[in-house]
Amino acid sequence: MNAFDGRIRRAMGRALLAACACIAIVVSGCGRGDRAQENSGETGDTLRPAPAAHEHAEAGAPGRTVLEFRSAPAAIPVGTPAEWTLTIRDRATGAPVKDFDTVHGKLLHLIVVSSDLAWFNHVHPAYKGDGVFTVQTALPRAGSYKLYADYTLAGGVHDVEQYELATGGGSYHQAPAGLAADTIGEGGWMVRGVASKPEGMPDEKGGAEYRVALMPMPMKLVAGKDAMLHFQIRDAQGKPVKGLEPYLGAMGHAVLLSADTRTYLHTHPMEPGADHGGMHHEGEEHAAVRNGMTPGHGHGAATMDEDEAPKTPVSEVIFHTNFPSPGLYKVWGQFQHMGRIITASFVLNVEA
Ligand SMILES: [Cu+2]
Repeated sequence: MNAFDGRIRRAMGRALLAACACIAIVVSGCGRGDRAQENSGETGDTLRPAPAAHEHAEAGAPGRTVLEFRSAPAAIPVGTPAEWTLTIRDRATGAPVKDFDTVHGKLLHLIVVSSDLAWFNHVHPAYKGDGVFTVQTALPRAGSYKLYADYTLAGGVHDVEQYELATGGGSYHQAPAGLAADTIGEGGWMVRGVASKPEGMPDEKGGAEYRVALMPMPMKLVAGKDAMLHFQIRDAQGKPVKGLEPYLGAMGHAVLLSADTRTYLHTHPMEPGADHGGMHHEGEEHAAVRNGMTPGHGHGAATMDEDEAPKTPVSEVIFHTNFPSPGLYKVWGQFQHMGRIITASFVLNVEA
């Protein structure tokens, strides 16, 4: 355990060194299940530097904008693409918001999950001007879904709006997530087998197989305490991949949702050697990225050194986050390798 404890300590130390660049984003919505096809409209967010401790929005604090959703056809078909139109409006005036900042290569990041959190997609609607974004996308089966539209208004005000919808003729209902926390296995890792997919096509078959490992640090996650989610991307044989690629300008993206779907956290890693000193990078928490020259587990101390050259192929990504309240959370880590997206999900228990 000494080596393990040491590596946690070193990793935590590094996170603290970088904490000046750390920004907490938590969005808690109070959308109620009986308001199908209607903007849940009660979301809030924070975008504040949090040098020592993260701050979080009060649940239900309204964002500056609202999301208006429609689809063509209006009744969203199951299993075939529909055109979704998302319009961002000023909450106070109703006027379309026209100017957005590009964050991680996009003006709008749209996360779509089934309300039981079993299905996940991350797409990037195209901006048509006048606050209107469109995307052709499909939902895999009849049921309830939740959307998280993640965008930053020109000038840096970040907002995440939640929206509930249903397919198959029903109305939105919150399906019980039925989550069970993953157990931590050998070396402190949780491991999940996944196949790579084209971006935005989570149901596509036939991608390359990977083993994605996640080590939460500390192992016992506690609400309100800083935590790190250390991902390692391995090939089908369990060896760390060489040359993880940047995806949307970061070495990985992690979305976390509370089991009740109301709390949304989105974190990005911080690039090694990047000088984020004092600068706020829109809507991101930070993490570290390390090279992949480690064995599958039982890492040598050398790979933990601060001065490890970042030029070596990356296979490990660390996200820094802070869970606002106890309970089960599902995390989806997304990475790019060989031009395709690797998405791996895990369920974490956060204690009071
Ligand atoms: Cu995105």
